[in-house]
Amino acid sequence: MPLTRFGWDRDFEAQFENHAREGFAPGRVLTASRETYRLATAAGEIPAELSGRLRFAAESSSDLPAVGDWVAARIYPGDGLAVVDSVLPRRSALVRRSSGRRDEAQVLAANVDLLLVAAPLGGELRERRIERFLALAREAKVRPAVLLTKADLAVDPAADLAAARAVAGEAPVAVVSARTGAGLDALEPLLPPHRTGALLGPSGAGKSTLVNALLGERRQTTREVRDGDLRGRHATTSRELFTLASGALLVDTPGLRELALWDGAEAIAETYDEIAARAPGCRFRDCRHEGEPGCAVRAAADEGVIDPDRLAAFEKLRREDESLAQRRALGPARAERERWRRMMGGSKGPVKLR
Ligand SMILES: Nc1nc2c(ncn2[C@@H]2O[C@H](COP(=O)(O)OP(=O)(O)OP(=O)(O)O)[C@@H](O)[C@H]2O)c(=O)[nH]1
Ligand SMILES: [Mg+2]
Ligand SMILES: [Zn+2]
Repeated sequence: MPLTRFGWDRDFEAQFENHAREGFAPGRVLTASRETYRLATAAGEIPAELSGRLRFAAESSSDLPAVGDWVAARIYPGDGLAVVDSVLPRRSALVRRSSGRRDEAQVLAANVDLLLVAAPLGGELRERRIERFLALAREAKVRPAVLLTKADLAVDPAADLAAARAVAGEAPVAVVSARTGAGLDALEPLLPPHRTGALLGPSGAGKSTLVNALLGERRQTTREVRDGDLRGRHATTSRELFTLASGALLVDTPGLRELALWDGAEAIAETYDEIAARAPGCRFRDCRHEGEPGCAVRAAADEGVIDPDRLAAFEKLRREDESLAQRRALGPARAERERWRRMMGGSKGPVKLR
């Protein structure tokens, strides 16, 4: 299959010249799990591992290949194996703070053109959650769209659509049902052939069912049993890039229970732009809108011009972002102290570094 089918283009090719000269072949990461990968290459799909060089050079896991990455690989056809030597610079990356205890960036998908935020109908629409995913897209400078899924279960789809539009800003909102096929044709103009989309949203939103519908075949496992039997479990367990029948590419992801931004300050302001727009009216230039006198944002919330729920969500996100930024600023200093400690033979002696 030609690589253009997977989104390869002249810019990537130009970036690849040096690698090509060294005998490497380009490949796109279809799946990535614990340092084993599956690549789409000009010679077909092939499993891949990391080279020692790349593993050694990576300073954090976000430097390692992620689904959607283009990589330079050495292909060993006899062994049916490729070895990834380097990752091409990413055009975009959807990054969140990893759900583990450590403050680490996790790349959910790379080289993505469109983030599809899946939000299921049939229950209460979770606008605050949609806002977080929109902020994630904006942080990554990826175009977002909101997909209201399971439309056949909706009680009042027009009201849901209006509520979603109210938080979506410039992002388009589509209403789809993978079960009946309704609304699926609205996706094609959003995601043209050779472009890459990523589906994100809570577990059970119907992401994989949608992927199957767009593939025209049942490739992704979906949750078949009654929801109650699988409460808290994910039907999809790893991220994967698919080539759709339309010629577009789509990354299916496991449902995200939590979504913490990695570096969200700008994206948060953009997502809650009505709040940012009022801030210049506050008496203090560094007003945090947390009860300072002369706060134009609070006044607007009191008058009902700004939705108090959105203001609360904005503040929560900002607090998370600030505390992470603070920890990140301390991180390297701490790492440096650890390095010194190791160099000093592990002694916790009198060496004190500040
Ligand atoms: N009525 C209806 N049910 C749907 C629709 N799409 C998906 N479902 C059902 O919803 C359940 C969850 O669908 P999945 O596609 O597995 O959801 P998911 O978002 O991939 O979930 P995770 O993989 O856990 O993140 C399944 O039982 C589907 O059959 C739809 O459009 N209408
Ligand atoms: Mg799934
Ligand atoms: Zn204020």
